[in-house]
Amino acid sequence: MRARLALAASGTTCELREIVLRSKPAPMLAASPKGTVPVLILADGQVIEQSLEIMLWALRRNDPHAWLAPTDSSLPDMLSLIETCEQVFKHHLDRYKYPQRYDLPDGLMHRDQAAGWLMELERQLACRPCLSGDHPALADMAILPFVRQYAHTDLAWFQAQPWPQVLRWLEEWKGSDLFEQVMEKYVPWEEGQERVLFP
Ligand SMILES: N[C@@H](CCC(=O)N[C@@H](CS)C(=O)NCC(=O)O)C(=O)O
Repeated sequence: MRARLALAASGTTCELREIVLRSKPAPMLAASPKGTVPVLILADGQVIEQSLEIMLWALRRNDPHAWLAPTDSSLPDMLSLIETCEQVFKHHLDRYKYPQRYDLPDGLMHRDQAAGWLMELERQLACRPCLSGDHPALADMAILPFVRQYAHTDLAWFQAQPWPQVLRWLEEWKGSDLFEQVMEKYVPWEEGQERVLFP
C-alpha cells in the first residue's frame, strides 16, 4: 500500500500484478526469492524489494507534492521516525493483530505497548497538521498504513482513546482521493493476462 501511494503521488506508471500471498507466482519468486510484496522490477531489470525503497526511488524521480521536503523536518528525521515504526510499532502491531501466530492468549499487552508510540505521534500532531509539517510527507505515508491496520483491529476501542489528533490525521487520509486510488481492488495476476497499469 505504501509503495502504491508513492507510485501514484509521483505519477510513476507501472504494470501492476496483484499477488495472492498463499499462491505466489513463479515469475515473482524468480525476480525476488524472499517472497514478500511489494516487488518493483525496473525497465533495466533491477529489482527493488522493500516498500520504503520503492517509495524513495519513485519520489526521487518525481516529487510534485514535496513528500521528501517537509516544512518542519528533514529526510533523515523522517527516516528515523519510519524506522521506529517498522522496528517497534510494527512488532507490537503484528502481535496485537495475530496473537495466535505468536502463541499469545491475546494481543492486549502489545496493543498497549504500541499505544505508547501513538501517544508520541499525538503530541507531534498537536503542533502541526501532519507528522513533518504543514503537508503530508514521506513519514505520514509510510506510517499511516500501519496505523490504519492497528485502528481496524478493534475500531471501537481505537476511537475511544485520548488521541484526537491521531484520529483526525487517519480520517483525513482515509478521506483523500489518493487513499481511494490505492485501495482499488485488482484481480490476481495470471500468466497471459492483459496488462494492468497503475496508477
Ligand atoms: N519490509 C518489507 C515487508 C514486506 C512484507 O512483509 N510484506 C508482506 C505482506 S504485507 C508479505 O509479502 N508477506 C509474505 C507472506 O505472507 O507470504 C517491505 O515493507 O517491503
